[in-house]
Amino acid sequence: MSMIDRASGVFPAVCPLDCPDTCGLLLHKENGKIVKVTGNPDHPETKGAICNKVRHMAERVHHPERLTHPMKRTGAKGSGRFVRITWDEALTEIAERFRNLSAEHGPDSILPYSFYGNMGVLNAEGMDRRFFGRLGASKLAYTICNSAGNAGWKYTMGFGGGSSPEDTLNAKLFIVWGGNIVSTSMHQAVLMEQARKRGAKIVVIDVHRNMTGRRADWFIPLHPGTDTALALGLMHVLFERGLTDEDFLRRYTVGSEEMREHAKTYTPEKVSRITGVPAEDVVRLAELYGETSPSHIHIGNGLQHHDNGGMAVRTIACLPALTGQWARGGGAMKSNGAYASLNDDALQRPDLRANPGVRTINMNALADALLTLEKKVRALFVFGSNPAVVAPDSARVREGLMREDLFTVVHELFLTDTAKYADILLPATSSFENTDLYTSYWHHYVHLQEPVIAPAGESKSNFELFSLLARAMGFEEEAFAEDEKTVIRAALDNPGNPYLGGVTLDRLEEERFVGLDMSPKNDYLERLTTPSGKIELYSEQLAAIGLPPLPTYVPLEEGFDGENRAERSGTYPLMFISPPNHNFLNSTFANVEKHRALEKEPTLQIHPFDARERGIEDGQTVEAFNARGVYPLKAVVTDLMLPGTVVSQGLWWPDGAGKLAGGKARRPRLAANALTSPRIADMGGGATFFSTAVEVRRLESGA
Ligand SMILES: Nc1nc2c(c(=O)[nH]1)N[C@H]1C(S)=C(S)[C@@H](COP(=O)(O)OP(=O)(O)OC[C@H]3O[C@@H](n4cnc5c(=O)[nH]c(N)nc54)[C@H](O)[C@@H]3O)O[C@H]1N2
Ligand SMILES: Nc1nc2c(c(=O)[nH]1)N[C@H]1C(S)=C(S)[C@@H](COP(=O)(O)OP(=O)(O)OC[C@H]3O[C@@H](n4cnc5c(=O)[nH]c(N)nc54)[C@H](O)[C@@H]3O)O[C@H]1N2
Ligand code: SF4
Ligand SMILES: [Mo]
Repeated sequence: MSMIDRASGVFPAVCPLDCPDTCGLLLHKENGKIVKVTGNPDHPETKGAICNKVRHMAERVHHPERLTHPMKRTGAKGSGRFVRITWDEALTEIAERFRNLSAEHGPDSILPYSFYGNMGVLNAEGMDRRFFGRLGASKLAYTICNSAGNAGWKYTMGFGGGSSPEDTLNAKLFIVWGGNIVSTSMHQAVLMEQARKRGAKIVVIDVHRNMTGRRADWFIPLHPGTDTALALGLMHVLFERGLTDEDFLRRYTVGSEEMREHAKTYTPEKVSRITGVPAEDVVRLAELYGETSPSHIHIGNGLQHHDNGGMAVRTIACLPALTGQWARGGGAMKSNGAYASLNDDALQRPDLRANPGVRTINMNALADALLTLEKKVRALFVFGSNPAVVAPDSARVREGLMREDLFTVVHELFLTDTAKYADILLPATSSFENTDLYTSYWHHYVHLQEPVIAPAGESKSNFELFSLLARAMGFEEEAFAEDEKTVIRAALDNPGNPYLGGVTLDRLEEERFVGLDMSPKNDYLERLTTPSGKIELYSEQLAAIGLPPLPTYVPLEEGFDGENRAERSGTYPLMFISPPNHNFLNSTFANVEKHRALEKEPTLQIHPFDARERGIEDGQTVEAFNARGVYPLKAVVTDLMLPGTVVSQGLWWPDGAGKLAGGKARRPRLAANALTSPRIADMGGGATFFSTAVEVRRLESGA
């Protein structure tokens, strides 16, 4: 009997959320419902520990506000007023609209918009890719998360993987740079604490003393977007004091002589003026880094959500090469996704697309895509993402979603702010109702999920939805008739990736999670895939796209660093940083009472110096604002940042908890992304959420 048919029991599962840890779970089921979620103690990496968010996952999965049947909009866009329709009616209408649009305006007038609300590869990047490819829709560039940093890492290292979790245990110096692992990757934080017990020193470099910074032996605050300058200051000192590994540089890198020359200009004094880090601390950190082995640098996502984010990661990625850490058991990690890379061609079937040269739309530019493109986007299909809340410049995103001539389909579990703008709203299954394959972008295990509970109401998985829609469109290729297991088998068959060697569907069915074959990692330095096959301190590839070939500090476009503050601080003198909070996962959970109660309300952390200048006291209602929008918040006066930086954690749902409204459209209240920059980062088409300048004022009514 399959798990789904057994009314009660404890069943293996995997966490579907966009979190590096990809925990093994146990679902405790009674009378057909999940009553409890715990960690699977047999999982070699996550060992039975899970975060508070997912411990309460049952409440989300069985939430009374889950969408359970297809609906069609009856009220104004954004009003949340819908009437029930059947799946047949929904699929027929979507297919008809898509056919008409394709005939009249070309299929590239249709844009899929999705991200990793569910990390399962079949549902996040499988059948949807096949469907929209075959349709000929515009392509989406999936750039909202880590693409600037990943691109920066690859310019330096080639291969998109770094130190393994186990390696970090041995570090004697553990640097968390622009990440908040206590909240965002708890098992890496556990390994960091174990390393500390074995004698490691913990250094956190961040614009905000976040939960991880509060645990550091040494917390180093700096101005936003200045990490490249700090890393160059470290290089300056490492070269000057002979703390580099010359043999390693000769054997495994290109450009070390150019780099040595170039670093001379980044004196500790200059770097100090830019970053706000005292010059003596720049020297002290460089000495600590140059003299401690092994060392590990955990490169977070936060520091790359900037205009210069790709360069920041590229520059930091050069540090372990300067000190030869890769040959001494140390190193760095931005993402480990590449170790588990699947056969994407078999999974996504790009061969089904007749128009491979079709335009690509950067998901960070959604507002412009909806509002200003000459060749209009006329249909938007959203799934696995909540762009009205998570995309930058959200007031304009909503303006786009309001367009009467835009046909919007949203496939969701809940009535998110985005879902309220749908013309057709479709109910999605939760991951525990599906079959899917999960890899991790941190550890080295691959997981199989099979359905543990029945679909809520009439909900369908993304995988099923897009195969049904293909049929409704009359697409007859076999690719749309394949079942989940067939696709998983094809995706796992990737001869190009030696790490995936022993991972098969049969083993996954038997064992639920299977480790990658990590033996090829012994030749890590021989397997780098830069053009030179070496670590590229100097990058011809960057020169070719008009970027500095050597790591170079480029100030943010909006805002200021310490050096340029006076001339650039103008109307919006504060840098607004809006990173994840502890109890939500991006905007997921922000509608679940328990999670919301733990976070209480949106706050703005502001330095006493900046608060005093504005007559703001702790606990008052304030608003952060700039030319793009406003965000009302409660002020928390604290010195967790340097003056000039304000912090608001969490992607709250501005429209509230997402109940079916039945009301009339009202002006949407806005959240963090009402303020954020929609500019595109220097590399990888990345997002620049944190390169956002604002002013803050007290709200009289809230005083
Ligand atoms: N609890 C929880 N866990 C999550 C998520 C969540 O929403 N909640 N989201 C998941 C996702 S999708 C991701 S991508 C990861 C992200 O997790 P992390 O890699 O930890 O990255 P962030 O939390 O985005 O940002 C981390 C830090 O970057 C800092 N920062 C901002 N600008 C700068 C800068 O210029 N320099 C430096 N040095 N620091 C800066 C912020 O202050 C913040 O403390 O977490 C995943 N895990
Ligand atoms: N200001 C600011 N903005 C940010 C960030 C930040 O730090 N600051 N972080 C950015 C980052 S790193 C990321 S990754 C993005 C994340 O942005 P999103 O990927 O949009 O993440 P979520 O907000 O979690 O929304 C995911 C949605 O997918 C839905 N979902 C879950 N499973 C399924 C499924 O199987 N099928 C379908 N159809 N839907 C499903 C969930 O219900 C949820 O509403 O946000 C970015 N936005
Ligand atoms: S959100 Fe992250 S830490 Fe929490 S259970 Fe999922 S994978 Fe584990
Ligand atoms: Mo992300």
